[in-house]
Amino acid sequence: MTKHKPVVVVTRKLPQVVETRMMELFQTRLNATDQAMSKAELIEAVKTADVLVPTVTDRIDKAVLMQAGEQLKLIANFGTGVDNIDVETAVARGITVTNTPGVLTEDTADMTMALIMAVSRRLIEGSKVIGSDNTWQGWSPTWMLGSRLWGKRIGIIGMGRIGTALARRAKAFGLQIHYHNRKPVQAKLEEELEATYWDSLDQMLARMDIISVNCPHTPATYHLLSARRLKLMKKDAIIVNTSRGEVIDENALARMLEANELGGAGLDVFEHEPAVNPRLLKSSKAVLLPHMGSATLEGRIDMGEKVIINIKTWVDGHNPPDRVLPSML
Ligand code: 8YV
Repeated sequence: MTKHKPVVVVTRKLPQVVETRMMELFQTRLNATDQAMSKAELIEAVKTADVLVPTVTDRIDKAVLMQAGEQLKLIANFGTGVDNIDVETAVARGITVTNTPGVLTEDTADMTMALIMAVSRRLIEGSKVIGSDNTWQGWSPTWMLGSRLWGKRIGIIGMGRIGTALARRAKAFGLQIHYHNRKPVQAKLEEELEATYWDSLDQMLARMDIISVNCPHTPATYHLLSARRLKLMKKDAIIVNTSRGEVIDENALARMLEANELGGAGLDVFEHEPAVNPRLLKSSKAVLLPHMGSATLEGRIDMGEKVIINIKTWVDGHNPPDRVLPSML
């Protein structure tokens, strides 16, 4: 452990209060330009930092980790998902990895609900009609019809913190809660949500009006929603994703939207961010957001606070509270 203040390299610009506190506590190197770091810059960082604070835009893969100096002992990810980090290699090299769970749950669940509303009730199409060139011709009984949420079935894939927070919101909107998870949630929670557990994802997909992806991206969930599985969905069903693009076969989804084989999609995340499939860009059935699920000022400050607590606990010689182990993935 380091006796003097550890060198902490932060790869992106963080909220001011977080950066100020980090500067007080550690020998912190900030990124004032907020430009995502290149591979060469990341390698340079891991050669000199005691602690690296990356985000989803930094790929800390084997090639980067193999170049890390002996001094790198902690990767305190600013984010909950750690699919940007090769955790197994990091841990094998004696590097502790932490993340920021819990503090972005409500914001991400809000954004998921917002996407469900936006797709079902055609919010973006409607708001474009009254844009700067206002083309609205007046009200009509059969124009801009969306579909009702109340009474429909939502199937949540991944009933962790965010999935559960979404289920609570969805229930308040009159949706019937269904979910697929590695195992059923506790009976008390299932009862509160009046939720139905589906062991078979295939069977759940075929019966839902709305599908929401809320599981992490791991090797086991890559393209979980494959072309075959997407085809099981009802033709008028919608799908929303605020987790990771890689969980859905984006090409297959885009093709299905184009062919009118799905009701719509609300996507906050993409397989090859920041690139977005051109077919999705053209689809009037897709509502697309640039990875904004946790983008509230409060959320980002709370995430920073978690990062600081993880680093500080490690500096003080304890196990950081949000350690990520390969067995958890
Ligand atoms: C963050 C997220 O914005 O925490 C996560 O896993 O997906 C986002 O909400 C981003 O990952 C920060 O690195």
